[in-house]
Amino acid sequence: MSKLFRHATVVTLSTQEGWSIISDGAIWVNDDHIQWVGKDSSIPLSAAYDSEEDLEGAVVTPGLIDCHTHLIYGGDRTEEFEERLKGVSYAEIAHGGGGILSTVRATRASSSEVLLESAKKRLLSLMQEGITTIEIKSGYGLSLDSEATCLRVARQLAIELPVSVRTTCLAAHTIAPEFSGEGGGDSYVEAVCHWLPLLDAEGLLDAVDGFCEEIAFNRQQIRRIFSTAQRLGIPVKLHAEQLSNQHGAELAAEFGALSCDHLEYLDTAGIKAIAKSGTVAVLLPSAFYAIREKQCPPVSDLRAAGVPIALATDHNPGTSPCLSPLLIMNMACILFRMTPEEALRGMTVNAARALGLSDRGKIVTGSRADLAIWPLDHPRELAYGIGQHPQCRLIVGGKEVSL
Ligand code: DI6
Ligand code: FE
Repeated sequence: MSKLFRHATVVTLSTQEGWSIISDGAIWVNDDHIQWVGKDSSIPLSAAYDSEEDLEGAVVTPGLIDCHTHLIYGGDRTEEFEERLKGVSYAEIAHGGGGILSTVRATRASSSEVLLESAKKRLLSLMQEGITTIEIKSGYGLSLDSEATCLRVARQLAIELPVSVRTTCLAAHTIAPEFSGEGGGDSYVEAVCHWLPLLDAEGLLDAVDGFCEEIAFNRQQIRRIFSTAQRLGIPVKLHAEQLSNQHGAELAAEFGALSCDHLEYLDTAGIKAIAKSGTVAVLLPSAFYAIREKQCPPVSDLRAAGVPIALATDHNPGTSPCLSPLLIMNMACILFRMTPEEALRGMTVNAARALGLSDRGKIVTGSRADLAIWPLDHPRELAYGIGQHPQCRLIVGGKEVSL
């Protein structure tokens, strides 16, 4: 397709700060990329396109990017939801064999067809709110076979739906049931280190992640996983300082991690470390909300240190059954005191960086033509509304998709 979109409010995010809006702007999409963007009054005379459309002032943003999800799983956790409302804590449920492990049981009992269909429905909901690129983690299989199944389902989603998928192995999510008992954590980590080259050989890994927490894995264990990933040339990310400060961020920085995620308990040393390594801070406001966390991530210190901040749904059945990127942007503003502009950057350009992608997240010449067209007057409305579901149109890789 070669098409010219005219008379749009183009939110380019092309500069370090500010919305960088081109009012009465035009975008020339050629095949899968943006050939030219600028004022409607200065469309190049040489521009050659098959069709044009007047957007009548509609807001055009880069397609949204959800850079942290656990989209593939079996079952649900509604019983646990009720337990937690009665006052049982997330950690207590985990210690009692529930939580992540209950989803592992349900995932292992599901066929890949069932996993695919349920994940597809969730992904469609996300796309209806502007998502054009998504990261999907494994981590509810916890055996070589079951982790591979989940990652293959993630790859299949990109074949069946017009969306880009990046896959992350989170086998180090919790200790697999087969390894429970004394020393089981170390033996499980050793097993995961054997699985990674096999998963990689099948082309299933864009990144490797781990959960560094008292109820999950310690720093030495994460170090072993990261060293294996590093030998394979796979970038790493980390669930760090979500429930307590384990100084996972410093470890992740040492490995040049793409991102550290959650970060409620991140301290000054951690901020300094990730600022130096260029690691993105991925904040997950709906997990914060759903577990009624009281401690906010250190947003103003991250900002002052120049750490890029991304946002994501963290969609998972336990702590974040959220399928609304726009609600995430609103929560980031209300709960974390981010600005609407920071919220949009968090789900576009900074989210791209958290995935190691430099070809998207902004509307500039040469970037991938992933665009969301919104029936709004100003992009700040994206973070303002609560459950308003503006009907967006999506252009993915230069093609309009119907949802
Ligand atoms: N942190 C989270 O919030 C999710 N995983 C993680 O490491 C929760 C996953 C779950 O409870 O199923
Ligand atoms: Fe997560």
